[in-house]
Amino acid sequence: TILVIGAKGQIGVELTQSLRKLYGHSHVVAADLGPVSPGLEGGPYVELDVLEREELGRAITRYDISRIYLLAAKLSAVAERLPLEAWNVNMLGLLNVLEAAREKGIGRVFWPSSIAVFGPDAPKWNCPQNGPLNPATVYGISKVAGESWCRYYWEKYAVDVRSIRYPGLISYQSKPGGGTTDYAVEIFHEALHTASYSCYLRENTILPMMYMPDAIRATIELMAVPATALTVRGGYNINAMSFSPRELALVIQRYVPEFKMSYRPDFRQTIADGWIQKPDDSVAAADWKWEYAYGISETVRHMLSHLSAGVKLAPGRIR
Ligand code: VAH
Repeated sequence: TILVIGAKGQIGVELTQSLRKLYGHSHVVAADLGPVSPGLEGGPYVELDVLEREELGRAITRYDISRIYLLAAKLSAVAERLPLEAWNVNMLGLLNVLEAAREKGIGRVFWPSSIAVFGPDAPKWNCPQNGPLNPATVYGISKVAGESWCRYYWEKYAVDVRSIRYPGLISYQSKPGGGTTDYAVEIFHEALHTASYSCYLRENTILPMMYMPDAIRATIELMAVPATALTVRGGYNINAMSFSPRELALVIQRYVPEFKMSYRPDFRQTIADGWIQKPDDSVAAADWKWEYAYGISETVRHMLSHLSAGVKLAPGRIR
């Protein structure tokens, strides 16, 4: 049975649903703090605080868990506001899962890293898999440390833990969790409901982005290949698209001509300025045949068509 910890989050909801379609609803246990949420009612749910080691051990035994996806974390913007809490959740959560995997012989573990592992000294465009890891954010520091822990548990205890450096993720089925790229989700809701959006990043801030279906497929594909295929035990760079708020607004205006964008940069601009603009994912392509499917036009069309039930759009341009 599979355990998805942090199943209520932006990735967790869609990952849980995809895993349930693939392996059967009763074989995927969703876990998070508090009661189950609407998107997760299709299968078993358990309240779980990943910081409580005994609780985690009991859930693994009770459900006979053989694979764990750990998605619980504090994202970049929240982490800058609450550094010690973010470090605690992001690191002790991971260590509890790695220790449980070692003690109980869990078959495979997935843990999300981020392009946030790269800092201001990394090459902005086509940043290599082995680019310099000098993060300038609490979140990035926790992701670099997490990648090192994953490598350590693989080399020392043969815990088969695998990781992906996700770009900013765009999705419509769940709310983003306090990241710096959340504008790329909020903008769609605002475009459809108020036809205007005040963006907290400057118009020319280019960041790496990915549509959630691509991110979910990457996760499932990475977890499916034999361990011998993998040459990376930190996080794999994966790439899909890179764009600025201005470029995204222009594509949205093809469907919502009256959409107006304004800009009021806040503390998240500093976070974004320290990140790369495009990762090079040739190692993921070589090791497990990664390639993206959704570019910016397809992503915008898909997002607006799913979110626009009952809302007027430019005629004939979307359905
Ligand atoms: C964040 N959405 O902004 C996450 C992600 C690359 C961005 O790590 O923190």
